[in-house]
Amino acid sequence: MADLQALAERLDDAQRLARATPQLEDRISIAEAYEVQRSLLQRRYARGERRLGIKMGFTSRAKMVQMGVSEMIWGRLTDGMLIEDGGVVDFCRYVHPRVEPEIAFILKRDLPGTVTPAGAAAAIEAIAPALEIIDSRYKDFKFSVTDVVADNSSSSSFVVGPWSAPSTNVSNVGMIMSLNGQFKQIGSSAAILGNPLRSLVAAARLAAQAGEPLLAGDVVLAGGATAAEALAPGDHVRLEVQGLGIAEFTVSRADGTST
Ligand code: OOG
Ligand code: MG
Repeated sequence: MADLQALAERLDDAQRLARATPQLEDRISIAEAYEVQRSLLQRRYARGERRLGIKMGFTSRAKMVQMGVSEMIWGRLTDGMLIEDGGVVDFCRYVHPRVEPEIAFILKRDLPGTVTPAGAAAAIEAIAPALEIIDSRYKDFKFSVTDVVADNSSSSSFVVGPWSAPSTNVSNVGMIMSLNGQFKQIGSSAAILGNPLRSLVAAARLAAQAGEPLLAGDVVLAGGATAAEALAPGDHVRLEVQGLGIAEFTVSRADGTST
């Protein structure tokens, strides 16, 4: 039987040292992969990080096709992953970072496991454009579904833009992600399960099933609406979401500066 604690330790070290690790050679079940993820996060909490919410993965066709995984997954977000809007991220912190356009929700109420889209909508405090920086700890950014789940679903960092009223309709709004002033990914929020609200419904269910239901104040990332783009030192990334505004950040240059 696989030593799940040891796998968590290995993935935690790979993240902290920004060094790729081979794909898991042990065959583990999806439940065991989530158990590794839970232990991995226990290690981060023990170092002082605080739980902030969850991120959904593979909620769009574009993401499933890019990574060859067709199952919806989720991961945990901590305050240590949050980057200030307009901020600078340090390229050296990552193994091979990528960025993808997302929608973020923040909750004003707890969300129990089974909710309708209307119930989920009623629990939203605000909605924002978001950029997720994913960074697989595995060699060549290649993984099976159990590999990626154990690796906290490639969670690495995220930027949240300005918050808008919960009544803002984000069922089908344009999303444009640019790198260094060039359009790289153009899509619609409808690519996320037909409506990002469905991702919030799924998040509530999956988090509750794991015994960690969504709480008031939690942030939920709905999942990438398009394929992700590789990041390089010095890149400036900007996401504009129709009706929600802009989220952006800069990657440090190789020498650690941002200009
Ligand atoms: C896994 C994480 C997927 C999303 O938004 O679909 C994800 C990966 O692509 O490395 O964050
Ligand atoms: Mg994502």
